[in-house]
Amino acid sequence: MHRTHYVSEAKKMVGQRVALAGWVHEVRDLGKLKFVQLRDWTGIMQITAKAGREPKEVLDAMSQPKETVISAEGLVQESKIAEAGVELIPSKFTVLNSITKKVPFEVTGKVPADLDVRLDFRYVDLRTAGASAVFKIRSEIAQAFREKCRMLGAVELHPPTIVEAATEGGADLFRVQYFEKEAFLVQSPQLYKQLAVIGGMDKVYMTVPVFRAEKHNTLTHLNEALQMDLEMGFADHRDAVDALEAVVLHILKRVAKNCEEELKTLGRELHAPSSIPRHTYTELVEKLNEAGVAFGWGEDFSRETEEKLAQILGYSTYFITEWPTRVRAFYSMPDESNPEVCHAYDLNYEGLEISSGAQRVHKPDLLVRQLEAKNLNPSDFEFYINAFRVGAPPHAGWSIGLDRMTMKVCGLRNIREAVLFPRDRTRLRP
Ligand code: AMO
Repeated sequence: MHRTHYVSEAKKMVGQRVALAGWVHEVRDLGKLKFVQLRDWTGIMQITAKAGREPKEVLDAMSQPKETVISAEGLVQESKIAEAGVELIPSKFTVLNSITKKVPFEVTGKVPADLDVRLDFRYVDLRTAGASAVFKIRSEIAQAFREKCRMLGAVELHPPTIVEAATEGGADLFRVQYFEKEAFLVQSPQLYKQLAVIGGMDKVYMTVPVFRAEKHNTLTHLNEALQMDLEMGFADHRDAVDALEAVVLHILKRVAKNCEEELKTLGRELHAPSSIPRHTYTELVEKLNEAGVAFGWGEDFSRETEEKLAQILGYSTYFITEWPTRVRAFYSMPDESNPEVCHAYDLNYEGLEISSGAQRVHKPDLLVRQLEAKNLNPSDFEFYINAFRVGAPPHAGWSIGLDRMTMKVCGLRNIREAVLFPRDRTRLRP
């Protein structure tokens, strides 16, 4: 190993010897005094060497360009000038790898880089405090999702990503040549999580990539996204919304507790409410109309109407339940007494839809009618419909978009910042 400790640990070890490894963050050469800021992913440690005190070869080795990969051994001591209040007095300074190409932008963040350049050189961008904070928070969100699903008694499954049929409607599919047949990259694990519940796996969850060939270029859409899904047997829409609320609140609490430093780096204050208000779609349309906004029943909310709603309600995190059947996916269960409305729901978090779901249609005849109503061909879904003929319990579920949730939790403007190597219409490399 090149190190005995991370920088964050070494900072608490005044009077002890440590070996650190990382990158040259900053260098200052005052002739007889040399400073190198060594950065690892936990922080920055100043290495201070004085001519006459430290060996000459150590001082010589310390003259390196920024981003050189180094290790240093020495004594941690208190310092009045170092920002962290401690510094490392080096007895050994080793270059592990030199710089042989110009680093495309400043990792210190002193000169802001364009997002496109940052994404082209993501491996450099990840060394910035901001990007590294985003991915630590993203990891916490994904872990907290799994943790809460397990607490709810759910089992993690791994559905396929190459499929024969659309799940979210016929458009926006990526085609792949699958031997002699045409196949598609999956738009969501929808059908498969339902089949698992029909199979008697009463509560299941999964974290899966989904692929959508949407051509538009927005700040909140990608062509490859990561979904965190739950599906519950013998459950209705209310049960599923309760579970969604519990999972999202758990995630927010976990991030607030475990990512204090990262949130600070991003200048974010995270509010984890104790509950999330619920409004029916119809109620929100009425509120908009009362406020003089022309909005017809059956339309989907636009960014402008969502902003207006946030103004009217006084908050921008809420559930929208009981949607018009015609704007929701075919598997959403219509209300028995008013089939114009279905038991589907969305969660808007800080003004953005981060999750959606529904109680599912579990009656095969109704399923066929719903497919036809959406101009989908029931014969393409035969394997799915047949499953409903051999004992399908009522069930419900939802999906949280990990990328969107990370974006909002981190207070980012563009979803691409929340994704390691985002895939959009033009970005396929690296
Ligand atoms: P939906 O299509 O609404 O529902 O997707 C669920 C959540 O996934 C995220 N998401 C996306 N994020 C980034 N870019 C995209 N192109 C994108 N598409 C979706 C969003 C969204 O809220 N099968 C249903 C869910 C269910 O009913 O269980 C579904 O996929 O955060």
